[in-house]
Amino acid sequence: MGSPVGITLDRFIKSKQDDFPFASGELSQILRDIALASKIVNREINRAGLSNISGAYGSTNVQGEEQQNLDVVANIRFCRALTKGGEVCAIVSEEDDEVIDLQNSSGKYVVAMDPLDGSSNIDVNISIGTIFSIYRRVTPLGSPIQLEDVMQPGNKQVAAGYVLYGSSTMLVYTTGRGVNGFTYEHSLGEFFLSHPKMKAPLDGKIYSINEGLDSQIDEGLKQYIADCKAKNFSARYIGSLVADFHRNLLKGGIYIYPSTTKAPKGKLRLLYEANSLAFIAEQAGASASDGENRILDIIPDSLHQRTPLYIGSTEMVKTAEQTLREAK
Ligand code: AHM
Ligand code: MG
Repeated sequence: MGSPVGITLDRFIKSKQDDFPFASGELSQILRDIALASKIVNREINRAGLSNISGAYGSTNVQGEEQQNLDVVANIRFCRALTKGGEVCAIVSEEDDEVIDLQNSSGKYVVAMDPLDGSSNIDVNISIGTIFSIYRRVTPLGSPIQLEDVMQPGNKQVAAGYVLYGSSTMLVYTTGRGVNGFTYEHSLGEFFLSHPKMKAPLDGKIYSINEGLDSQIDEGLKQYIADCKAKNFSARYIGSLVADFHRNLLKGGIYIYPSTTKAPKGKLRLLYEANSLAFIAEQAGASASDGENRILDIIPDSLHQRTPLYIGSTEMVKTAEQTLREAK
């Protein structure tokens, strides 16, 4: 069946359930739960400047109530939706040091997420995002959650997606059969299919990197950036991974968060930033690498591990890898 533009997210998810004849609908329910939480978070973000929810976590407002940062609010909203849904047994969140064990012995799925990414942009009204990955647990149902359930390589993801709270709010996801994007219609409170079967341009002319890191990056990357400049590519860097990634996915480009002298493994987290976007990238015909290896093949060794990230148009990622190799 085709995917008519304008179909609601709910209907779309339902129609796609037939792609998985033996599926029980639990994965679909998780996607719906995430969509619901994202609507609530979207509402909180839109009123952030008006209400007491921006500002430092732990401070109190004039009524003496405790204020919470939006990233904390988002974490609570997503965790609550995933807990109530009943399909998830464990959550890994950027906001929580430890695995959140939901003590749900019938939950088949694990969710890794960054509930609100782009922290430096939250309080200044610039695009931010939610990123998520969904895995099937590997230990038997009914037994306690183990680390192997939550630390699976990205190539084991069953679904991944992001929500971009930008000039419009979008939810983009994949279940391994292509990528589809939905735009939120505020007045109706629904996501509608607006970007069916998203495909990234194979090559591009945008490079996105924090050039303030220049003195800390290696020679190969300096060379690659110089090459981008020599080709008159455009530099575009919002400093909000989801927004930078989304733009480059649509227009063609590369996003880089490199290894630096201060942070040899880069800044971004493997489990709920790099893997999720890498799965989407590959499903849209783009690529994701740590500079040498495919992101999705990295075997995680810790929950919040970081990785350098080169993600975007396949030709650009290839060229970047090659330039790094040649400079070694
Ligand atoms: P966060 O998880 O603390 O929000 O950090 C991740 C963000 C990304 O969204 C963004 O691309 C990057 O950090 C920007 O980092 P920098 O300010 O070092 O360029
Ligand atoms: Mg983050």
